[in-house]
Amino acid sequence: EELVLQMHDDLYDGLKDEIEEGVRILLDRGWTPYDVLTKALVAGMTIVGADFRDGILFVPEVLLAANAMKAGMAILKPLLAETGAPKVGKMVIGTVKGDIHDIGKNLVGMMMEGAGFEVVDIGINNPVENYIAALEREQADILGMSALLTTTMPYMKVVIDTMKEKGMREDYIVLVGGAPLNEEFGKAIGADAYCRDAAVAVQTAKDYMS
Ligand code: B1M
Repeated sequence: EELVLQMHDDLYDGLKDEIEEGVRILLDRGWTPYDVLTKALVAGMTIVGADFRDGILFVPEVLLAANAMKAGMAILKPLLAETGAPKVGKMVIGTVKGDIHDIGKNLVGMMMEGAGFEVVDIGINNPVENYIAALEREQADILGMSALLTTTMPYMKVVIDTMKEKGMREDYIVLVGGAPLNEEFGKAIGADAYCRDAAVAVQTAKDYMS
């Protein structure tokens, strides 16, 4: 679809208003919120990511793209959460210390809410104390951690090891995700599961809660 390609360009150029308009048009055309999210926004961000990696785009441009993406996600959020599913569990989610990437985390939170989970988002750059305090305060079932940098992903192990030291590791399901992670890493640090994307996170959480 032509508009979707246009939206990839608009995201690349950080054009927030155009992205909001594109999202609305696709919804009007009968697209599901999930398809708009994945095919227009996430796919567009993949292109941005590749050119960022290759030194064609720089931080300021990527920030604009991220802001445009968030504006689009804000329109989709209530629609994704509209399922009215009964509450199936509670998740605390946050990006680890040293890491400020939050789009993937926000997406996982949105999809989890849409599937009937209660989600407590503790934001970015979280030291281990934040995770522990939130888990205890919220009486959560699930801990979700996100990391987008190879330099910050090892911090997930710090959190899990601290949970073990405090004798609370077995009280929670620990799910981890983020672009640089993989299955093997998830196992190595003692998480219950690595989640490749938001849909997998929802399915995995449901499986553990049932
Ligand atoms: Co950053 N950045 N960035 N960045 N950035 C990456 C991650 C990078 C891969 C780009 C690249 O070089 N190709 C690279 C990391 C390289 C590495 O570590 N090997 C990188 C770098 C280097 C940096 C800086 C160091 C750049 C600099 O300053 N020189 C800097 C670091 C800042 C910091 O954190 N301390 C930096 C900064 C930024 C911006 C601020 C400009 C911006 C972030 C804005 C924001 O988040 N508010 C940004 C962005 C946007 C990206 C890319 C382009 C896109 C990330 C994204 O939002 N993707 C990214 C390139 C890439 O990933 N290919 C990149 C879309 C999102 C939907 O996908 O986050 O993967 P993702 O989430 C997915 C899954 O991973 C999974 O589900 C999500 C939905 O399907 N998932 C989970 C994620 N978290 C989960 C948690 C779960 C479950 C599943 O818990 C249960």
